[in-house]
Amino acid sequence: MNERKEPIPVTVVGLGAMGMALASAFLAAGHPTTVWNRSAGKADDLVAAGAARAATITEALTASPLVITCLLDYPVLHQVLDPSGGALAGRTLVNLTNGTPEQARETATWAARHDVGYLDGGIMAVPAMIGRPEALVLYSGSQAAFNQHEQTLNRMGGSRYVGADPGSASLYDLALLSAMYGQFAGARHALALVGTENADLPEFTSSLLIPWLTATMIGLPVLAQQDTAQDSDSPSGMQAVAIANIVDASNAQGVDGDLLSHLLIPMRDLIGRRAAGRSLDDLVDLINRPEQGK
Ligand code: FVH
Repeated sequence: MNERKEPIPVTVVGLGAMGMALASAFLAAGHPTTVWNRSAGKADDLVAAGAARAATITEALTASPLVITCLLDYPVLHQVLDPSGGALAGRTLVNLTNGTPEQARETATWAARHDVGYLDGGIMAVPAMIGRPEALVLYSGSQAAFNQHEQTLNRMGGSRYVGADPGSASLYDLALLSAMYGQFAGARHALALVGTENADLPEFTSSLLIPWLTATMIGLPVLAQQDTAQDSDSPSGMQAVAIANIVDASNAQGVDGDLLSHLLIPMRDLIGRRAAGRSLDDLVDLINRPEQGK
């Protein structure tokens, strides 16, 4: 017989933009939800919707078998948790605070010392996406903790376990964010360029920029192969000329080139040793006149 499980109690520590969304998703799914935040007033709306406000962090940590933390950074996380670490013994801590793999590993070691099941996570979503199918959360660390709480974690969005090393989720998170920031930097530069000619930016974005970026995704598997021989349709010499033209046109239109570093640094690698030790300005010259750098 299929037994329906009661939603388990969950505690959310940290009610910034993201923590609020996480707590709301647990509440909406019927989980008894306890919340704690340094600025206690931020919990008012959640309390009105049925959450319990913990008066102290220790009360918050002992209220539920599953504790979710979503704070500004790891120093804040430890500032908040360390004095009450013993209260977490026997529970599962899922830390969704953004940080480095090393910070995640150190926190896993801290958790093990306190007999806490630990999962580190990376949220690949903005607050408005939480609780919706398009939200994805990456987890790494204790496989047992993930298996035990996967259904509850799914209340926040899709869940992907990426390995037992507690640092893996953070590594994947930062890698994906770096791809996003590179893409956004390129898109911002594109908008600045066409903006110099008073183009209709929303129209440019919907009719050209989005379809173009979507079409370029076809090139990503080739990058993942790391096989330059497969790049013969777009050889590096041709790309160097195109990038040099972007730099020249940007200068001519009066658009700051700083956001182009995501193009120029990989190009420095493409043109290899000739560029070693050079500044980005030198590099633009080098792209324009590659023979000079030999
Ligand atoms: N918001 C987003 O789009 C991204 C999406 C991907 C994941 N990130 C990460 O989530 C963490 C929290 O982000 P957030 O958006 O909730 O951030 P804030 O709204 O700035 O809230 C910060 C919370 O941290 C608390 N806090 C800050 N300093 C202290 C401190 N010294 N002691 C105790 N708590 C502190 C703050 O409390 P308060 O200011 O309301 O009292 C908030 O609860 C983050 O790692 C993102 O990278 C979000």
